Amino acid sequence: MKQKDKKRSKRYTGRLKNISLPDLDVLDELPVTADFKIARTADKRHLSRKGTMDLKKGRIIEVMSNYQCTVLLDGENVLASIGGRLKQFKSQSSTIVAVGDFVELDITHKPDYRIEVVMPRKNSLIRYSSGSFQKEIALAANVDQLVITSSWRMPNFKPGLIDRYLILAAKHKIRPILIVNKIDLCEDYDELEEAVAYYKESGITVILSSVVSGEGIEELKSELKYQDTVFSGHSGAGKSSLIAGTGIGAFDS
Ligand SMILES: Nc1nc2c(ncn2[C@@H]2O[C@H](COP(=O)(O)OP(=O)(O)OP(=O)(O)O)[C@@H](O)[C@H]2O)c(=O)[nH]1
Ligand SMILES: [Mg+2]
Repeated sequence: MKQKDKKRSKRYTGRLKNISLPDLDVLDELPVTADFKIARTADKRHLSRKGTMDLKKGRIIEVMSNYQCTVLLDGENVLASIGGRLKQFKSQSSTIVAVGDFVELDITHKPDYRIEVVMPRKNSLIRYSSGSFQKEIALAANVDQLVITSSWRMPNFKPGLIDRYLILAAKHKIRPILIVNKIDLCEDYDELEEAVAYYKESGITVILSSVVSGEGIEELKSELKYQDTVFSGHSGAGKSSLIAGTGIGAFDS
């Protein structure tokens, strides 16, 4: 018999030997692990922030970094930091909170507010970071509609970019609204109408606007009422000017 096989046959005899069971009453005196843990946590609760939290609901208005954001709390904008425990859970996303997120703030150490809970999102607009480890970057959360802002001139009307935003809106089940701004720079209205006919036929709300002449601003205003809206589009198309023109708060991505 080989040395290896001898060892194996010694170890596995097939019978239990020299086993003695203690008196079962002894087990009653040992603390059950779970109960023991709960008691220990209760003991230390006064030392941890978690045990003394006073949570209040708010909404993210602006994200400055992964450490700080502005939160709308009881109709007032306050600065808040992001709780350390939340940072442990970020995995596929490189952002912890996004504009529009509903959160719970710990207000115990007011005005040192801390975001402790991020509520589940109805939807979110996401883009991916560049590089080999592509991570999600949440641009906005809990959005009702996406205003795709284009301009007729300066910069020129670009259907390709509009279509990309339309796909994004469809993917996230967000209502799209197409704006063609700067129509005061338009010389041929037939050309303009022809360019947007396809979108109108597809059932998309199209607004032709000009911040200069004021055309389309009232129509846009009525579309923005009671809706959480994100403005997207080419740089210089007039997003900021339109938001200022309507005087209604909106998220400008
Ligand atoms: N002629 C004309 N100019 C406009 C109109 N709306 C905006 N502008 C001008 O276009 C320029 C860009 O407008 P913004 O509102 O800053 O554009 P934006 O989309 O916010 O640009 P980014 O912040 O870079 O993305 C500004 O000089 C505005 O004054 C318009 O209806 N007609
Ligand atoms: Mg702008």
